[in-house]
Amino acid sequence: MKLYNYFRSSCSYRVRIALALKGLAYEYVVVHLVKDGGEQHLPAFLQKNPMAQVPVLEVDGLCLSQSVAILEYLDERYPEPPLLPKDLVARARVRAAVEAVNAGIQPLQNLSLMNEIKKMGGDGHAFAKAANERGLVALEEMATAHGGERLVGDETSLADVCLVPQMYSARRFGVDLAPFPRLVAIDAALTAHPAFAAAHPDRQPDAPTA
Ligand SMILES: N[C@@H](CCC(=O)N[C@@H](CS)C(=O)NCC(=O)O)C(=O)O
Repeated sequence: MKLYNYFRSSCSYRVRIALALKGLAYEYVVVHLVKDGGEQHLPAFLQKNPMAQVPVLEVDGLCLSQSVAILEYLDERYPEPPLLPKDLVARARVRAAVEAVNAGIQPLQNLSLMNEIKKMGGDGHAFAKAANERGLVALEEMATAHGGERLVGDETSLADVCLVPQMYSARRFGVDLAPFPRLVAIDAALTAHPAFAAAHPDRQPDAPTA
């Protein structure tokens, strides 16, 4: 298995967490998103993902893109431990939280979008910070309504796999996390978990050492 990824990419971080939770070994292939205009735009990588984005996972002779599709593939292919609840309603809630992050927050902080905003004279960083703040308000409400030890209920799920990298991004964008006590508590508990810790950006081979 090969994971094309970048240490700081939150979508890559999601997949690293799932691989670690399932105890799957993989080769770490760096796609530097900034160097020389970004290696995601190189023709060899575009063949793997025409969207010019990480992560890409090569597994079972397949080349999979889109982190949520990868997470669901891994969960079905390697069912232990399960990352989607058996209960229909809980599963829908997990998927709602996943999409809140995947469709409602992360795309609004993407490097390419921030660069476009900058070209138009705007402040991409401020835009991304505001998107994180809005999204975390919704996630905190979800945690209050249906959370427990984890974002949905008490079992670790794909909702948590998406939450932790988003909290990392929110910190990078300078979001004040004080209004989100439930999310902070869930994130702190998960960050101490060995699989989540192993997937942390600072622990990756392409993370700056100084
Ligand atoms: N929906 C995609 C989004 C992937 C994505 O946005 N990846 C970012 C890093 S987290 C990226 O490669 N950005 C490169 C760029 O914006 O040029 C997924 O979940 O995999």
